[in-house]
Amino acid sequence: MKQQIQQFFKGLCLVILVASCKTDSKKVTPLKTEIADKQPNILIIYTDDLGYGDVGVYTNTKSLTPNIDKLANEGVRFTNGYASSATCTPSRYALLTGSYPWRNRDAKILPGTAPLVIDTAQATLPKMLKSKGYDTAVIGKWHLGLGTGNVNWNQQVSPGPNEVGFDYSYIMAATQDRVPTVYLKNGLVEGLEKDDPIQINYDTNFDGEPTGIDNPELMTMKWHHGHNSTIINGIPRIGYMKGGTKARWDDITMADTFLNEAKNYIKGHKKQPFFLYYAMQQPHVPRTPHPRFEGTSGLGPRGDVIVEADWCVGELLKTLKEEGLLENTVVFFSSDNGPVLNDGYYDDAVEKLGDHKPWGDLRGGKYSLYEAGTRVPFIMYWKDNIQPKVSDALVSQLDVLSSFSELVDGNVTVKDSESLWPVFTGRENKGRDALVIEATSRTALRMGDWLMIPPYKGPKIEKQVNIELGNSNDFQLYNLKEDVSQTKNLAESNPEKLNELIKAFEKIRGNDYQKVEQLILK
Ligand code: NG6
Ligand code: CA
Repeated sequence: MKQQIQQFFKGLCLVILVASCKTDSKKVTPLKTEIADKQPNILIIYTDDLGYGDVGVYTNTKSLTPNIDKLANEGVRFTNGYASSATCTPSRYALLTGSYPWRNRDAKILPGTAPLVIDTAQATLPKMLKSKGYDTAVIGKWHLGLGTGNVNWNQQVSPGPNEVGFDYSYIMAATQDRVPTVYLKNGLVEGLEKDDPIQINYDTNFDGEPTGIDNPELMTMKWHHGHNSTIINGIPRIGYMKGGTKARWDDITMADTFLNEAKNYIKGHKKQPFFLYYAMQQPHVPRTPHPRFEGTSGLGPRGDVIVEADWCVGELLKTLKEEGLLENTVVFFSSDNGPVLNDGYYDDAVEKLGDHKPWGDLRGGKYSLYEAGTRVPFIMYWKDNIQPKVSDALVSQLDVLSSFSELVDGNVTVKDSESLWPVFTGRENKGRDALVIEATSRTALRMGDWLMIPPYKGPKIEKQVNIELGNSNDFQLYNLKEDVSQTKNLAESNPEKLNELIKAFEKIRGNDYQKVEQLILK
């Protein structure tokens, strides 16, 4: 009996020793799956133009998003989580490469014909995960350029996602409002017929092809600004397109198409760990809810596609559960930039808004250096591993690469990407000290509770979209803890703090930040 008791205590000591070693090396309590040494699947759900206040748990208006709310309520919901930028391409660039987009002059809103903006030699999230044995896929919106210039859409289009680390890609090249309006599967246009080749031009139309300017009678959705080139499915787009008639996507089934692709990918990759980057098109314009969702929000098409997107999230989570993968999949949910109502089409987004506040209590919106431009819904969910929490740590999508690398021992070091896995999982509260945010090439600094916006020339409000951009002849300084809505500019009353932030900003950014070529609504 004595011997048995001794044995028991010996065993117990060993368990405690092993556990404390693991804890010591990470300085935080290990998660269940980390102890088991498994490599969890990683699912990134990335929405397009979904605002901070569009997700129920981030606002106090009626929720449109029960499924996303569930992720947030059962995971870590960040209240200070940022996209790198207030527009799409730079944010996606930062998410996948961990590098500030303002270091790359080409990482701006791209036309559908733009070359790939990620260098194929650059570190990327999918490459890092691939090196650890993951199968990797992107399904949905790409908008990071394709090819090296003068893309021939009738051949294999390369380099693209498959050359920067994705084993599988099923994408739209740019945005739903830009040509080419076709899906590309591993670099090939799906459904393309040899005798109907695709031609794309962003400057001049092809003879006799209908456009939003010349043929308003063919439009089922009207353009408000921009968006007056080739009409496809009754919707005038940005850019001209000819041919590829059978290959053109159907807008109202786009959500189902991407969702089914994502579901099938998950079902087909149960043996090897996978990384799925599911880049949804909603609620970017043109907002084309499937008829199942029409009228469901009471807010017009913008609200309806948010309900649709939320349903897709629920379906995908259901698939993980049905396939027995839910406990072994980390889910990160976010958005590429803040909200906009009228982004170029008449679709009742303004008229039917009611008391819904896409920006929550934040100032500005898409394209803006004010908070609503870059502060976005930011949720980390991992069933049975992450404990529910609301975290106010400062985190950025830039940090996703290094933090997931920390999880899988991926050995990636990218200067701008901070390794915050314990923060992402709610076990630590101390996030970044500082973060440079970007909006149409202009940059500003968040440090601690403070935000400093340098003076920028240009309009205060972009009239077409009715959003305050953050431009001013003077420095702006806000205490976001006390004044999240940025109503009091403290630059004059607190020169010490202002100087501290200017110094810190120039140290990261350099001092040529005002020589920017802005790309607002071009
Ligand atoms: C702008 C478009 C806007 C949207 C945006 C890109 C006009 C007038 N406006 O240039 O509609 O497409 O680009 O949005 O063309 S993003 O979310 O992909 O960055
Ligand atoms: Ca976007």
